[in-house]
Amino acid sequence: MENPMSLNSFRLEEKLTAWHIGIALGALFLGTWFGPLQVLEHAGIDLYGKLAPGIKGYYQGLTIHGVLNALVFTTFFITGFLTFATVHSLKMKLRFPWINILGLGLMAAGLLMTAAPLLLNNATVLYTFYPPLEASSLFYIGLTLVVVGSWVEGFGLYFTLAAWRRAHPGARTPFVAFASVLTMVMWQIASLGIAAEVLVLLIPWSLGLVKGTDPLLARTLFWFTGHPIVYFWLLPAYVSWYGMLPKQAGGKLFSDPLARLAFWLFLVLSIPVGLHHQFTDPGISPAWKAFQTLLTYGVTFPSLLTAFTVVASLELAGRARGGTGLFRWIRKLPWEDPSFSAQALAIVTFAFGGIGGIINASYNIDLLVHNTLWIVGHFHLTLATTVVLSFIGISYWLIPKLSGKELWSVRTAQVQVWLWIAGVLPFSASHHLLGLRFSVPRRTMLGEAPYLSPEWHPLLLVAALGGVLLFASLVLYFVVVLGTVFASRKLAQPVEMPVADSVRDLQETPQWLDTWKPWLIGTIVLIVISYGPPLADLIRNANLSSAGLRAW
Ligand code: HEM
Ligand SMILES: [Cu+2]
Repeated sequence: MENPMSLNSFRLEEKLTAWHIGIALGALFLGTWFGPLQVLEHAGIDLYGKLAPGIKGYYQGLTIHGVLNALVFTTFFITGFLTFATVHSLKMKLRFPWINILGLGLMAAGLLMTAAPLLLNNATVLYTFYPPLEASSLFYIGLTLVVVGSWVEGFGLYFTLAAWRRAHPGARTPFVAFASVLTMVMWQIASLGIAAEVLVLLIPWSLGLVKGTDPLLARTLFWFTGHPIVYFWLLPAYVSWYGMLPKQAGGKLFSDPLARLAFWLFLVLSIPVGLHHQFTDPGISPAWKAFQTLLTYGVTFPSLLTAFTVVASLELAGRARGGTGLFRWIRKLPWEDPSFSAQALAIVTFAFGGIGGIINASYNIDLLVHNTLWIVGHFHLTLATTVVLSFIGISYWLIPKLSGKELWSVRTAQVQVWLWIAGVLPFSASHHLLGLRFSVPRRTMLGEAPYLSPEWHPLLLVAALGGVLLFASLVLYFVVVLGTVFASRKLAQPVEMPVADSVRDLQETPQWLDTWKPWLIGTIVLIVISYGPPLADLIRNANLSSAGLRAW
């Protein structure tokens, strides 16, 4: 049996979480600098000359932007947050803390190995590192260590959950711990693709052990992970929206069974859909692309479940606070709390991001927007706003909790949240339009492009304005974070992780929604069906003949 322990006995776990969050925010800060440089370059103001010789150009900057923001910030923040959430939800310390310390060590070592070639312009291959673009082998080895470290941390959480289940036979796992561990399981299965790509193809190739590589096979393995990685980013935000935000708003989780069902469906459906990123790749049968497109539409079902359940939970909160009417309860929600408003606005933003996602996933319509600035508009709504703003909202209670300090300025934090929205709206709308109406390509130093058209200019200016506002919001965020950690009063009242009760008793949640085996089997079976034949075909016809290329 575990001891009923006081909540402040999670010293070690909190220290571990603080290290994760610290590294994550450092990466976000360094990576985001390039955002405004990119939009300004597109609008005709090229500041890259000022960065030389440190940063050699646009594509090195864009690689750093993608790697630090999309890979490093996310992975470190998520592993730290899920560790914190799991132990606090179970009210149980890590079963084997050394496993999680080892995992963090591996991730940090990997980050350093990745950073060196990135900064030396020896890994300017963008964050998708598609061959035949070739980076220094250190880059691939470092990224592998980051992924392996996150797996190791996942195992630390499984041992902890298993110990809890042994000590509580027949009891339902608390939702936050359940959903956190499920996110890790999904990630471990999903990242097998990138692991295979890097270990079997890219590392031997970049070390010179094999002469060439097979770009199509590599891309397919990459996207095996590349689609579900977006769910690795999103699900931790969902953990908070379902399991914490209703409490912050003064309400309850509308339905624990629906929330769990949504998470199980995300586990089953996130992975066997990656071919929807390869509609234009030759050499893969259109039948498999179409099949995975159908499964992609399947993911809209748990997404709509989420929209319904989360909004219903918030409505319960609004009404509990005296709100009435069809929509007037919305005004009663605690908008003055920046942790709430950041996440609530992230949810609203996701409605637009989700609609765009369905468009991107549609086999024929995607051809119109593929590789254009539309896509950039899309993922700054989804990743850079829904996910990042949710994590910012979480950090507005988590950083006070970890540092023992009051949030430095609630007012500044409020302004920060709304400024982010004020920036992302023009940024994203203009990028969507530039892609849709003019097919302006992404991943392009547009200021230098001979085909740059004067027609694009007004929208590029709007994009630049939005980008600068976004960056100003991020600077305010760091002012609040640093102010909280270094210049704020000690907390007058302790902060606890918000945990929403569910409307009904937890034990009423059916057992099948807290049972792993059938869902894991379903996940594997669907992956084998949807990826087995096309991958087998690519492997049978593998052609390791592409030599490495260094473009920049
Ligand atoms: C100040 C805020 C930001 C601005 C102005 C900005 C701007 C941009 C622009 C213009 C591009 C497209 C460049 C091109 O295709 O040539 C881009 C790419 C990208 N951004 Fe941002 N960004 C910002 C923040 C973020 C954040 C917070 C994240 C994620 C956490 C993010 C993730 C990405 C990713 C993954 C790419 C794709 C890189 C690639 O194509 O290789 N950005 N960003
Ligand atoms: Cu996808």
